[in-house]
Amino acid sequence: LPPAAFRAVGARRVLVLGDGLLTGTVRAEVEQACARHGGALEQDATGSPGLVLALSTAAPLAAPSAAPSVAAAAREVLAGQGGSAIGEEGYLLARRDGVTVVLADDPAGLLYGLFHVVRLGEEAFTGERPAEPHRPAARRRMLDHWDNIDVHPVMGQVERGYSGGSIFWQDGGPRGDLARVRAYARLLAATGVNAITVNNVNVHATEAHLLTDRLGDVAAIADEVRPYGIRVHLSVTFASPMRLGGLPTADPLDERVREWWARTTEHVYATIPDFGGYVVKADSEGQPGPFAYGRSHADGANTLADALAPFGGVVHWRAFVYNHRQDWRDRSTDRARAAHDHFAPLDGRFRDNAILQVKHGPMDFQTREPVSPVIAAMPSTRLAVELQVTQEYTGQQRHVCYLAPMWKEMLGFGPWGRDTDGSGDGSGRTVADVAAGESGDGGGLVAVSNVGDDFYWTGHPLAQANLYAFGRLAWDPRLEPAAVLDEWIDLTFAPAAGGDPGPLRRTLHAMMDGSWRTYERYTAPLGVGFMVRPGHHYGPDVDGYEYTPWGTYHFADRDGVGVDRTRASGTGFTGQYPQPWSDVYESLGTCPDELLLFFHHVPYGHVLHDGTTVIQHIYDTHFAGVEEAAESRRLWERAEPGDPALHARVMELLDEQLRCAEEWRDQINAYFFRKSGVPDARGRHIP
Ligand code: GCW
Repeated sequence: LPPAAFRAVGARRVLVLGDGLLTGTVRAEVEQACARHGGALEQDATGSPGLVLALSTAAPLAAPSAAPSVAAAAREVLAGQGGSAIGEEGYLLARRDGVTVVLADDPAGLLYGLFHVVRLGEEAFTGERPAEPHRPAARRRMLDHWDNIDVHPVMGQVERGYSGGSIFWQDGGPRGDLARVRAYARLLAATGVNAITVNNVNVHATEAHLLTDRLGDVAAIADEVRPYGIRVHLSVTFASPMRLGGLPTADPLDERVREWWARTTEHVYATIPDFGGYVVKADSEGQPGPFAYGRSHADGANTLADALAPFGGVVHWRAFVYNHRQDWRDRSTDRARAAHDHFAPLDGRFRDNAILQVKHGPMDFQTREPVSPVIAAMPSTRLAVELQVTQEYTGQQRHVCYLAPMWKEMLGFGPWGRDTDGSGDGSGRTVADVAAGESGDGGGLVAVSNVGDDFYWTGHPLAQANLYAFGRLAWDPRLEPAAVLDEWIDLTFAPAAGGDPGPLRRTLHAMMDGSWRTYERYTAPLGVGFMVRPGHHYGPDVDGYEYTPWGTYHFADRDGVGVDRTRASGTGFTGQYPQPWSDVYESLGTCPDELLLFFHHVPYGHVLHDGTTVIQHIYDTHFAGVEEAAESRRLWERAEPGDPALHARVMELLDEQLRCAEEWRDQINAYFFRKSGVPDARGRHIP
């Protein structure tokens, strides 16, 4: 948040009422803003402030006679609530008689309310405003960092990180100066995020020790982020009792193992009383897990959950479990099925504080995937939906790819019933509803962070918008991507640019609103996914994964392309969906075009709903996608973001995006032309 974003608040007289650590943060924020912009933090409730930020329990509100003039508006707002609670982390925003009022039941709500006023800017101080309640959709809104302490020989320091090194770890230990961590916490609080995991879910040798002898490093991070309402979580290895505790087994039902987790966790809480909990990737891509002992993932998760329960902690147990050593010759194994096959039968067997963390799609953060059927299949389990802010498969922060439209589509997907027998009960729950739970007590949204020690935080300066949008959508999934982008643009550029922010805003919308679809057009077609270079996953390689053990295939031959996941003739994956989706995806007539090749193997001449053949669609979209990338580049050339260095950085990246998009277009088009022998109907050049 550039300091100028605080102008409207900082230019006013502001009264903050209440106690507590986060109320102190609110005071400090206001003081800092006022020092810069000429306002003042009121010392008591006797003045006439333009902004009041008050805890509903603060004394001047409770005893009207104490300060009738100052807190009158606040009291009225509260009274208007009819006595009902504002709720955890929530706030009421109102404006009457020239006073803007934020009321909250807890200090966290006050902080979120302050950031809301900052977002509104001058608009918060004009006219009258009836009291609007704001509450987070889900209690936990979390970012996972895939950061290692050591630099991993293949993955680097941050696995799938495109923004430099870790903001937490450096030279084999914690960073000496954690100022940036504090700034990160502030930035996250401004978006609504309230939890972070500080190390990779692939837990390597050094990082395993964060749970025990290196716990002090985690505590130091917790101290930095606490004033912004953020709790720290830790990725732990399932094999900890063996690796750290010297036990001969990690069997979750072994008494010694359970005892070890209980004792270790007790020590964690003695050191970090507000510790959030554990994150576990087990039996996945080489990480140890309960399968080695013939135990289920519920057994595994529950052992950790039991250790955490006395302290109010949670375990996020990831559902990303699949066979990554499969035989490509074996057509019956389907990676898309794996999470549902493993976890759906365990519904109802997880403890209350065990949260099953499910990737939003059945595969792996591809540009286009259907929603994971697991999300509909476990009504008696707390589910968190996991998405990827870091752009592993969406341009690796070298391409502009604003992901909020994808997330919004995914979160709004449904409604689907709560039962798993395929009939649906009409309860009308969307993905966002499942994540939120009945009353905010669901698993919430979790995302893999895209932040590193890069000057712009996110490598590509425009990738900041994805971080911002994640936090905002996790708070309120009903927000519109374009409106969220406006907020980000206003907070990031408008104050610094001064003058008329209109032209820059229009340019950024033109570049970003449709950028996910642009990226989709020039990469793997019609939902088939991958076609990326193995290992680092950047750039095209159509057959790169075709004959590998990873289970990520497209099955293109001279006649057609796509994965048959139908019940009739394929892997049966469509059967994991409740109705109507099970039939919608099964049938060629109703399967949406954008997912056609995810669900079906079709001939190149298959006609899409828009009347184009599959092969012509491939050519058309790849030519169009490159055109759109070129247009973005032209627009940015003329843009004036008020910062030449930033302009230059984005320009360089757009050059690379265009180069890479052309590479994608040419490889994909050439590949399918050679396979099919069908020429482009419009006679364009295909190499
Ligand atoms: O997308 C894949 C990545 C791995 C990652 C894994 C996961 C942390 O390629 O790098 O490992 O997903 O989500 O666990």
